[in-house]
Amino acid sequence: MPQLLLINGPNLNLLGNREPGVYGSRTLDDIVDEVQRHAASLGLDLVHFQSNHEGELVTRVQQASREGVSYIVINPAAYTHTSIALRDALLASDIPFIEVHLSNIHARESFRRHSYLSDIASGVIVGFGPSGYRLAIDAAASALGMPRST
Ligand code: CA2
Repeated sequence: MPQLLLINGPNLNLLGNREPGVYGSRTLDDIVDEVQRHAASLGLDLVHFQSNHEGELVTRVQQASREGVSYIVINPAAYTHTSIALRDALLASDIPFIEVHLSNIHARESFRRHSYLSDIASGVIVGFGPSGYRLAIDAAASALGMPRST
């Protein structure tokens, strides 16, 4: 079974507990549980990793290369706008990835409009809340040539 790695960056562990007006009321565990089941229905094994630390995210991407991960779906959270280290790790990994943001980063503060990752991503999904992860899994499944579920 092809393996997908879902990565969530800093503070996303707080989902459902703070700022529901911006990020919704579902917890990260609840969202991950749903997308894991969705991935399985498409014949994909989805492993999740969340960290509040830039170096841990870099190390996890490096590990994904060694594990033969087929696709990465990543919400880098605030590191989107700051992290050349994460960009370099994703470039070095050679694993295709999709960047996801729960909120529409283009409709918020100007500093959120720039991403260090978007130009090297296969695609970017913003503004659809937790459904964005599901859309990203669908896109990854299609890119990997997985048959559609009924
Ligand atoms: O919209 C997104 O998904 C973001 O990646 C979320 C990041 C933000 O820095 C990006 O600009 C856009 C922030 C994640 C913080 O998550 C929280 C969740 C609940 C309560 C507080 C923060």
